Amino acid sequence: MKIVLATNNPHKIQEAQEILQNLGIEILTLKDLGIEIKIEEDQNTFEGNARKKAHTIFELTQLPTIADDSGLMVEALNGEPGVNSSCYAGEEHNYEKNNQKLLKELKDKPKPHRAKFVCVINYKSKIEDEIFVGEVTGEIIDEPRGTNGFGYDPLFKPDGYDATYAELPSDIKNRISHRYKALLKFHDYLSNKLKLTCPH
Ligand code: ITT
Repeated sequence: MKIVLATNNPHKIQEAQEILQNLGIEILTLKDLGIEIKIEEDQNTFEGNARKKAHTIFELTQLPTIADDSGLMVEALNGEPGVNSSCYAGEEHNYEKNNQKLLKELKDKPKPHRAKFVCVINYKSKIEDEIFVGEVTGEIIDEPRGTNGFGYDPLFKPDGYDATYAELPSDIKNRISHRYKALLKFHDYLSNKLKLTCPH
């Protein structure tokens, strides 16, 4: 089965490809379809932004589409950076500047710095419009560790591991991550539907 992934983030594409390949679902990227688009993420929830991205691309392609809106929520910062995770450092944001800003905001806050990664997937097809959520809890550490992954990975140590997401090999991150959990729910949903429509 082929599903469009409505994202411009190459790291998300790579992770989703790895996760969904193992689950028997093939991804079509916007690049594969010759689509160049920047969708404004102006909603104040992950769900709202995921829906906006998936619906926009579904309207364009009429193909079953998923979109991922995700981010980091830090307890001591009242859930920030949250939906603003990608542009936390402002106009000139990039992954490094976002990480620096996060460390600065947490500098005087009591430890441990509890946090969670959230991934919300919207699946939109002609007749379906479903939401799947994956979360992973952990801690923000004091300085970046590791070079794998992207975004806040070097600062996030998932519960149960001594390594950050960025220190874990990608095949391990992709078996425990917030994105994996949301995509697994999506996969299970599709599998159940296929069983219902094709009992043999
Ligand atoms: P698209 O909207 O095109 O999908 P994006 O990067 O703008 O790409 P989001 O708006 O969902 O995606 O923002 C997600 C941000 O949250 C991302 O830029 C990272 O800063 C952070 N993030 C999400 N998942 C992450 C992960 O697995 N590891 C590290 N950081 C992550």
